[in-house]
Amino acid sequence: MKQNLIAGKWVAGSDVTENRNPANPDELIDIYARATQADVEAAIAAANEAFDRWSQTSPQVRADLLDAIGTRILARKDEIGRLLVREEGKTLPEAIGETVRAGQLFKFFAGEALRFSGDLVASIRPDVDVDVTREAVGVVGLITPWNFPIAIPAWKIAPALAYGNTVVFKPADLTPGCAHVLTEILHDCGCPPGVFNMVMGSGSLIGPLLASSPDVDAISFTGSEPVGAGLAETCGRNRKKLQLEMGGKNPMIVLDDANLDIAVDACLNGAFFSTGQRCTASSRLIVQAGIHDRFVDSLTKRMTSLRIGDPLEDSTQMGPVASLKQLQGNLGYVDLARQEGAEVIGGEALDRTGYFQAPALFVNATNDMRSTQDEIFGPCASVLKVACLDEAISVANDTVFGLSSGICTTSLKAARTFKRRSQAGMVMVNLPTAGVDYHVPFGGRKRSSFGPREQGRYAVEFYSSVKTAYTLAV
Ligand code: UN1
Repeated sequence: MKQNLIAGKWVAGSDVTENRNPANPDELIDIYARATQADVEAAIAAANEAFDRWSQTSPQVRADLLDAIGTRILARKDEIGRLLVREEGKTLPEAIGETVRAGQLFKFFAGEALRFSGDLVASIRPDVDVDVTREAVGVVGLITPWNFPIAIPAWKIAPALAYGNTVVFKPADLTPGCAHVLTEILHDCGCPPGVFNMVMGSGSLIGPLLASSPDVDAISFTGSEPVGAGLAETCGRNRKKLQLEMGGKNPMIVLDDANLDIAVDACLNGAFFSTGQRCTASSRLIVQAGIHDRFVDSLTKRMTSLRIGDPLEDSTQMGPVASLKQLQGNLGYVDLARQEGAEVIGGEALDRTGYFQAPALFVNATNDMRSTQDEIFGPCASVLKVACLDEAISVANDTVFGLSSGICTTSLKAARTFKRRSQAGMVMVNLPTAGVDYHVPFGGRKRSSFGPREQGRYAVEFYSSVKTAYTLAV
């Protein structure tokens, strides 16, 4: 059994989670300890105890630790990638790519630990200096989803530690495997006891404990909108710093002047790669009338010839849905889209072992359909026909979400207009809405996100607190 890490010790919980392969649910990957309330409280106490010392270490110590962690992740990318495939179901190249991204994130924040800096400002009073510095926030609770089981933990843990915070990490219940390997790597690289703690198990138990504890100073969460909304209420009541990354229903506009091959590639990747299980997935394809039919024909051909199967096999282009519950939810949306009057292409469950589903297009969809507005989090995309760029932009922005958006066009003017008018945190031109770089800010607007951005040097906003000090030289 794989155990939780609390105060530098491996600890068994009261119960276990079985981690199974979504491509073959008979295959048990391993069993993982489920933390109790007492375990979570012990982890929080350990993180508090470790904080003073860790926040005052030389940045070189933190940089060296993060760099060593990054090196080990990269050295084990194939093995971790295979585990990621077996627990989450994305294809092997996607999983290895994600693992590499995790390694790069640790290396990026190793450098950021050394660049943690402030400003020296002249006061308006004579002989007074004002220095503005940043300090660690304290104990941070990190709650991560199942769809990127190593990259998302990495992009929260690395900046948290780089700037001197201590961590209680709660990985997704569905995918504890990569989180556990990552925890072993941190431990083996010499992360001091209590600086990093990991508690696996029930989100509905551990999330509220972290959010309501007076000894946790900040929470960073990536996951669903309803869970994020609940955390916001608890953290608000407790005046706790909060960062949320939640859903998306990301629009991708295809204009008449687009390069058809580039547009189809971007939409195929954005909508269906990683089985559509990305909050950045391109799930509303907004297509101008003149190119609409050619685009739908070409995307349908590419989509229906995607090789779906065992994600460990080289030839596979799309793996299973991550869980039975997620598959049932997706199939419910395929039925709903049909009832709402869309023409459904594909989307059926495949008659084979594992949670496999054919990718789906909901053609002739309209923006008022629930299947067009709700985040499905599966391989399903709505196609909406529009007359012009203005209409495309207003349809694109007509959503409660605002994470990522895209446009395929050869017109610089149209791209520029869209970049300025899109109500999203990330805008892509001739690229899929998903698949982002690791060293630049990540995040959205409206109901997609709350609080400061993640990743890149912008991550410092969330993981540090500003101090303004006044000194009169006497
Ligand atoms: C990506 O598109 O490369 O949960 C990353 C998600 C996002 C990460 C997407 N937080 O899908």
